[in-house]
Amino acid sequence: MIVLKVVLIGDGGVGKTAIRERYLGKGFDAQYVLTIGADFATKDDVIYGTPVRYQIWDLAGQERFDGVRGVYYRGALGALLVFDVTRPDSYFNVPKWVKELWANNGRGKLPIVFVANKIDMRESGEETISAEQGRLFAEKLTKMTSREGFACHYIETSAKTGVKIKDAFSLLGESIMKYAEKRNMIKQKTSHPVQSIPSQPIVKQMQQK
Ligand SMILES: Nc1nc2c(ncn2[C@@H]2O[C@H](COP(=O)(O)OP(=O)(O)OP(=O)(O)O)[C@@H](O)[C@H]2O)c(=O)[nH]1
Ligand SMILES: [Mg+2]
Repeated sequence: MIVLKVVLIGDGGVGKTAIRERYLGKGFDAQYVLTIGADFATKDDVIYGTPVRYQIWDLAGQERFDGVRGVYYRGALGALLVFDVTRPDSYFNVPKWVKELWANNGRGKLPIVFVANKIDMRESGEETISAEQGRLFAEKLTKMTSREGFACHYIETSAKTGVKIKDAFSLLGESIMKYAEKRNMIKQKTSHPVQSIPSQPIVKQMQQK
């Protein structure tokens, strides 16, 4: 089993906790209970034929937690960077989150999946950040990481309806496996499903260094 530490980041109230709970099969709660510091959960999945365990750190997005958030990034291998399509400020703030992630995890540039959440709200006719704007930023991120061997994908989700929540984690897992392969952190090829499973959690060992 390979352990992948991932962080959920983005402004307060964009839906990070709702995405995590939906991914864990806990349904959707319409009430906003802000995260204090960080919440933690694990979930197992299979990426490129390899069993992985996501260690999910769901970080508090409110500015009042800016001072404590840094410690949670250490050892992370990737992030879901979430914004709320109904709140332009949460979209324009994303560079702050990229900077914070890359500055604090201990390895520099990491895979990111850029997540446009609350797309169910588009149906209400409310003005929202467009898919084109979302893709534009993901392309910028991909250019910034072109030497690292992974792309930064863009995906549109709704924690309310559940649409594309699992896909967001799968995309991140795939990018992380490519990243880890390029850095020789894992032995298997990501281009083919692999049969053999490493006996030790190699990525976890790397994390603990
Ligand atoms: N309509 C709709 N509401 C959502 C969606 N995702 C989250 N919400 C609501 O948005 C509010 C904030 O969601 P949270 O998941 O708590 O936000 P957060 O990003 O974890 O916020 P912090 O913990 O403060 O950083 C809650 O009232 C959720 O029910 C969604 O996809 N659609
Ligand atoms: Mg939260």
